[in-house]
Amino acid sequence: MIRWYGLLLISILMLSACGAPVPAGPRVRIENAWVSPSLASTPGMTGGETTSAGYFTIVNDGGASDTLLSASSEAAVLVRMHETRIVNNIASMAPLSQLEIPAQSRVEFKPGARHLMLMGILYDLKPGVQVPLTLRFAKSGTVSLMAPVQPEPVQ
Ligand SMILES: [Cu+2]
Repeated sequence: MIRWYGLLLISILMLSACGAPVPAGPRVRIENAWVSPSLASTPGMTGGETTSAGYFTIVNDGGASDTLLSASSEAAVLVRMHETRIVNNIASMAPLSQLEIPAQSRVEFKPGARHLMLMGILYDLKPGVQVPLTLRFAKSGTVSLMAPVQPEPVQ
């Protein structure tokens, strides 16, 4: 009898540890966020505004998709989602109006691919500086995080 109870208890503990049910809705979190270095743009300067890029992985381990609608940062005047495409050996950036994050998926923003474009940098982004980022999702609402400035990896 005691042994049976023990087994039951272990089963319950294992269920709660490993078999946590997948929520019906989306459940998003951000991993490995970082921002490329940049100097602050000169106020009033036109045409050559300083930019930086934000990279991270969006993890959705929920049971439904979500949609990334927009992003913002206190370190930049404007933040847009971009996708770098290479056509005939020429890289160009296309704006992404929104991005679906499927259920049970990982969506990466990385150099040479999807990225956040930070435009009109408001203070010097040197390695080690923490950059506040806010991502707005259709269902999960606002997700705020701090992303450290890191040098771009040599490609
Ligand atoms: Cu871009």
